[in-house]
Amino acid sequence: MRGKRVFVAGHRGMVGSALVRRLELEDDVTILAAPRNELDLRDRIRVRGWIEAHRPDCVFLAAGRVGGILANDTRPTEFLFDNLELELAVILGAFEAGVSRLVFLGSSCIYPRGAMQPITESALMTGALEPTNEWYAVAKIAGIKMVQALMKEHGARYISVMPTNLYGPGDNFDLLSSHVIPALMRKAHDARICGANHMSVWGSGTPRREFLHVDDCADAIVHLAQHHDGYEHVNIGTGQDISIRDVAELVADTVGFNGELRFDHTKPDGMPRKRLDVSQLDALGWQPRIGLRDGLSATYRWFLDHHMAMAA
Ligand code: GFB
Repeated sequence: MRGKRVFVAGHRGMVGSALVRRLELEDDVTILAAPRNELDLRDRIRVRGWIEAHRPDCVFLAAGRVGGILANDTRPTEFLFDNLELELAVILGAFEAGVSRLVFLGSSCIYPRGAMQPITESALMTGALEPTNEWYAVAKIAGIKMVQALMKEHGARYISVMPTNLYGPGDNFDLLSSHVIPALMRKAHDARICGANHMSVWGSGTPRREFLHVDDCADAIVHLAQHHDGYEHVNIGTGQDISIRDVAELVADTVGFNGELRFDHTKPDGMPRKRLDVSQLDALGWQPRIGLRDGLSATYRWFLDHHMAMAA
């Protein structure tokens, strides 16, 4: 990374801002970012022009239309079209502008709903997708294929990485569009403040998810950018999962809410299990550092700081 110019596409999002924090620790790296009002990352012509003008050596594609299970299930058009447009603009724009290195960020939802656990990279396209997020998954699979096409035909040193479910500072705490951890944290916080005796948890509580702190994820992405070249994508995760009921209890405990968890069976469960096989990442010399309990505490501190700032 030393002496390199690095463009973080999506630098204001949870993953992009974590990447910026992580890259700032590197010696002599120039971080490039395009303010949203200056550049619509879905605009192919302008994105290519921006990249040509700023001449990055490396692009991290962390931008995207993201959201939790309900947002994915109810806004398929945005999740499919926005992500496809953005991938096309940034990946092809980078290639046409002569960028030598690119890291594309996907998601563990690319894998089939019934994939064997833990899910190896080779499970891609071996079965039907989970219906609540198939639109987003198809867009992310297309991103992997764009990267592979450029590598196969033109020898581009572009790679794809597939993070598991992420959480941490900078997350979205809006109850309708967020992922499970920020949603539960906000609900537990509001319930405690209002003195409520219960809070709602969507679905049955039995699905299992693997959670990785976003700072660990950013560290893994930079590690792979430095130490990995390959046609196949690489999973990023902890290799450990937990039920939604257990994570809800952990979040409630973190927040100090002692009331009842009420399961709302009108909401979808989504994929029954989603635990990644991380042996490739492990073999490449990377392990996570932030345990779930510590990560939740740090995230709650961040939420309190920003919640208070917004309320003030
Ligand atoms: O985090 P989440 O929205 O995403 O939901 P997915 C995970 C599980 O938590 C589901 C349950 O079984 C939800 O029903 N859950 C319980 C809740 N309470 C809540 C709540 O208050 N809010 C939310 N959001 N969930 C997403 C995909 O799937 O994972 C995306 O839709 C993406 O495409 C992302 O891949 C990583 O893990 O089900």
